[in-house]
Amino acid sequence: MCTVTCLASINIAVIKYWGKRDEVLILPVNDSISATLDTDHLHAKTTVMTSSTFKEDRIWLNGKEEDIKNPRLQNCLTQIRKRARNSNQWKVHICSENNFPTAAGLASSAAGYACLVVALAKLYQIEDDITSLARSGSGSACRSVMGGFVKWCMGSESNGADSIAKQIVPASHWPEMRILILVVNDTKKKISSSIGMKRTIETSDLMQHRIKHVLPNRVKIIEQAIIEKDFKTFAEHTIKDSNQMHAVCLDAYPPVIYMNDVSHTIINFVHAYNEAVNEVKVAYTFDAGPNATLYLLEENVPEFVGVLDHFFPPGINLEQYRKGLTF
Ligand code: 2P0
Repeated sequence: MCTVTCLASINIAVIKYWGKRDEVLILPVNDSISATLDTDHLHAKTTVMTSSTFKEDRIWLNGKEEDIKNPRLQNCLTQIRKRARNSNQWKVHICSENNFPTAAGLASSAAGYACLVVALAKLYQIEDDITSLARSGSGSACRSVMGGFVKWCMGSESNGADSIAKQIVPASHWPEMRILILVVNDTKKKISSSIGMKRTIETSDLMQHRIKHVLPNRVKIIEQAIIEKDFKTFAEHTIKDSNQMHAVCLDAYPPVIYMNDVSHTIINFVHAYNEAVNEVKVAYTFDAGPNATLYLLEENVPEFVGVLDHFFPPGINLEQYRKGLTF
């Protein structure tokens, strides 16, 4: 019998992955950039176990057995076994738990698949790049394999060999950075990311503009801003990229809508705050759901949270699920 347990955290994109050029291999239409939170906070914890007595592969997610035949899961397992350096042919049992709402636009699949792949790679002694294995489970999972700021390079090869994630800088490069998650709603989202991005790429005209004329430059600018710790540039492009992702979603037909009135109130609030302090101190970004993620520097957290508490008293407009997070 052999057992491995790993933790992996969610990542929050500042340049959004939105749209696939290959649905089967999960190859994106653009590079994306994110920060991976440290595992003290929101994480998936996965234990994988092999034994000669196991008769079949099985998986439990948050205590409930799920279908091991899920195609993405099968994809991961098959690829991992192909790359295994040891000859372990025993069946595997997988047990994974998230300490945060699953499928509520909080990148649960990213943490989950990253954790699964890291654990299985240890079990099967795979030592070369494993981000492509995580990608085959869920695109954004490849960015959660590493900490700090991470770039998923879209790559150009049709087999996806060069569509891998690389660390831009470790978390220690910008230790003052803080991430605040405001959970507006933690129920399961109505339109999955996969369906939302497919509809966007098939029907949105604006999407072509985003891919061809905006992102190539924005990726370079934000990468440089991260390296130089230039918060203002980082924040402005983070905000603009979130808004553009939701703009192309709205341009899809029928429109794909993830944000709600509370999300829009948070957007207005952050802009009003930045204007009042005459400086860009807070950036917001929204994934495929109504919840806001805020990026800000540690020195600005007490004042900002004080103002936030005043305008969004706990338990009234916003569910009380605020987390001050390092990454
Ligand atoms: C991101 N999202 O970059 C973007 C922003 C959501 C909004 O990556 O189909 O769950 O499994 O590859 O990875 C969510 O997409 O989609 C996502 P699949 P995934 O974080």
